Amino acid sequence: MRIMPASKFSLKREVEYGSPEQNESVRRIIEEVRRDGDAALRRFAQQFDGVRVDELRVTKEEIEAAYNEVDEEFLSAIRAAAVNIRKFHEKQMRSSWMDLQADGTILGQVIRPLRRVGLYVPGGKAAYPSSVLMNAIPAQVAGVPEIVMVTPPATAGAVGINPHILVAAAEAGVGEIYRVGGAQAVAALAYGTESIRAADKIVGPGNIYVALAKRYVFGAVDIDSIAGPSEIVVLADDSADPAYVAADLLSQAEHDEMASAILITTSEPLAEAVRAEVERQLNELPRREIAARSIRDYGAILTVSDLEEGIDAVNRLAPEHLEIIVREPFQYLSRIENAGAIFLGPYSSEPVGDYFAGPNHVLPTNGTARFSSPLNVDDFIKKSSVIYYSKEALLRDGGQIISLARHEGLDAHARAIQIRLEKEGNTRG
Ligand code: HSO
Ligand code: ZN
Repeated sequence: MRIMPASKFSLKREVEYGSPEQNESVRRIIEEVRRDGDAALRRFAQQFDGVRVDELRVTKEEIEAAYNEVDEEFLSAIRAAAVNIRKFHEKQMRSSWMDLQADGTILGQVIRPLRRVGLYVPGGKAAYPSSVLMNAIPAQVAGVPEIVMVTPPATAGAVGINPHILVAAAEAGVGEIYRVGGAQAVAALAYGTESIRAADKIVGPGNIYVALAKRYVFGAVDIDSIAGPSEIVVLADDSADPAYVAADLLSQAEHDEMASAILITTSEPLAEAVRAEVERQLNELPRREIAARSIRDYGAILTVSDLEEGIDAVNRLAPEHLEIIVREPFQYLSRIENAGAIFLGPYSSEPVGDYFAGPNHVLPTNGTARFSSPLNVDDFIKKSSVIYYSKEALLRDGGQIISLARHEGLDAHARAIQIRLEKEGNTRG
């Protein structure tokens, strides 16, 4: 792992817009699904997943059978995690409000959940049961009545859906599951087919085709943000245990070759010790090839002269995950401006948050913590404004409304107000 002064480092990251060919094939897939519905979904299952799909919807029996395939330990852990995630997200709930003013005017805001949300779950190695919980539970807490999941019918030749995914979905309150993946699944959720009704929003990670498809259908439906590669920054002083720091960096690095793991430290000895630990621990990892590439291409140890400089570097990087392993971590919290999730102290290792503590692990990647937030209950609600004007208030404000309307050349607007002012026997203003 390279060691360098923080001032010399910049992380090169770009938003992935796909090649023209990829965009074209996504467009074609989506248009075919719009035209041919289920028939197109079956055709693409054959073509891309190499399987014949008769029944698109996963049956109750299959879900029950999945419970027999997972062990007790997994089931109780996923249930405990779900409880924590639910509790945390319940705190995010907002209430509708109405404000009654002295003149009888009532202004307010009502909160309504989205009606139907589609959750994309990738197949293969990136199929994480924890991500099913993280995406579905906030929707459920928001009150979304219909949460549907789509996931590929097969991956790498193996037919069927990972039973751990099915169990996580059932535990998270997902009521409908379909075996369909890729851009075609996104199209089905956006426009509907004979068997899959259209949703109002599509969330969940996927490969480049899924990401491009989400971008393509955005507007017809809402989407979550497009997830980029994962990032962790550890900000540490000489009190940090190098073995812990190295282990945490590697926990992010093993996600993908493009994940980025960065240590920022005030301590030269820690920098050296972490570098050695990363090398040592890497060799023990089953996913060492992925992690090693991530560390080589996107990893770094950055030295700073004090924690102030370290915090400036953190804010510039705007990491998805930030761990602060220093003597008095809470002292620095208020200075952190850009970070998706902030883990404080030596016992808040990132996997605590990835799996269990309760906050969401779907976080802003790629520097987007500058302007966006972890996935949360607000992502699954919408607001409607409420306006009740009393007669008194209209008589008072009518003239000003008319004036604004006339300045925009919108006479019908002005008249809609005027007609009331006249009828109420008052033409003031
Ligand atoms: N660290 C990932 C989430 C995850 N970790 C899922 C394990 N499973 C988000 O950056
Ligand atoms: Zn993780």
